Amino acid sequence: MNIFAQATYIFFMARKHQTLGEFIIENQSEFKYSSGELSRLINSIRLAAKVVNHEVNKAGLVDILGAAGDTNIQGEDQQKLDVMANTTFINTLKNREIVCGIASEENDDYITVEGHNDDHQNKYVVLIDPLDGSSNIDVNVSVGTIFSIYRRITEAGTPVTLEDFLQPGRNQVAAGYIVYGTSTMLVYTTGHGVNGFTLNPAIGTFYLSHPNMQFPEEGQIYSVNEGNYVHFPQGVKDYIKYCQEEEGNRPYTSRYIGSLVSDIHRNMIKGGIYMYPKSSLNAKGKLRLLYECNPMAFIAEQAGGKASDGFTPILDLKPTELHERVPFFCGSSLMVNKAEEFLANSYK
Ligand code: AHM
Ligand code: MG
Repeated sequence: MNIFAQATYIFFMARKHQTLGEFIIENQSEFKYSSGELSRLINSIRLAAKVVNHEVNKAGLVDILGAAGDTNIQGEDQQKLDVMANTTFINTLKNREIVCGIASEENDDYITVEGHNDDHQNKYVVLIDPLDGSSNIDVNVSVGTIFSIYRRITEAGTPVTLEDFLQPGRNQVAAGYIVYGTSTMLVYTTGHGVNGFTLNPAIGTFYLSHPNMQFPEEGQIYSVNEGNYVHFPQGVKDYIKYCQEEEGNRPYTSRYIGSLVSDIHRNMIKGGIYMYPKSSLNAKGKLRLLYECNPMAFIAEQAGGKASDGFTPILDLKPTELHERVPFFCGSSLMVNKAEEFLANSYK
């Protein structure tokens, strides 16, 4: 495309399609505390996502540009991508006068953000999994960022406490994920449905590409690490066998990327269930309630889907520690209902 054609194309795109920036401003009033802070917070996540996207896209050039631990041409140390993503999101969030605390899957403890005047007036806490599925990077498979936002429950003017982070998922005011895939997408909810935005890398702009995303009520995909089958509880084994039986719309298709964001994203579009059950190896499963399950559960419910630990809705669980793990069943509502039915029956 010559420069003129490119400029015309960009102008056309900009007029025809809504950008994430426009969408955030236009929908700001839907939010009950609408003072613009949450919008600014989501804007800062959008910015960090673009930086991380840029780095993730270069991951395949590691032999050419230098591996983690090397020193680059400017004399800076090359960071591992998950460390880089963590630092990028934390720094971007810290530099806004909105966030009073950040907890990350990458850090043992939460970070207190004092605010510019050290007065602890900021109202929001953010919980983040900066680069989920990062073991997939070496083999060029999609990875993601997951975020979750709450209003603090302790009084402004005092430092944030653990209590502000250990709120039930039901209290989330916003949650979302970024999938760094064949396209980079940012998908989020503020409790008024779920919308997906695709990055046009040529101009660094997210466009609304998937308005009002909905989990189909019923699907035909089941996503689980079947290598762990022998270690699963009987109810999960029974449900997997049910998925494989030939009857009605079954057998279902098995699809497991091993990258939570991508697996959930695909199932939300096509219809399916994602499962990470407990097992005889992991008594509480693998996934983290605060950084992975709660935000995904909020998105799932907002998209008409369902998420539970097999018995209780994820959003109703009361967290007890920052890095708590929980079994996770998430997806099309009728499929999650069926999995729960098998689990309940196995304990009768
Ligand atoms: P991580 O937070 O260490 O990246 O682990 C989370 C990931 C999820 O993205 C994925 O669904 C799951 O772990 C895969 O685990 P497994 O390899 O045990 O199937
Ligand atoms: Mg993770």
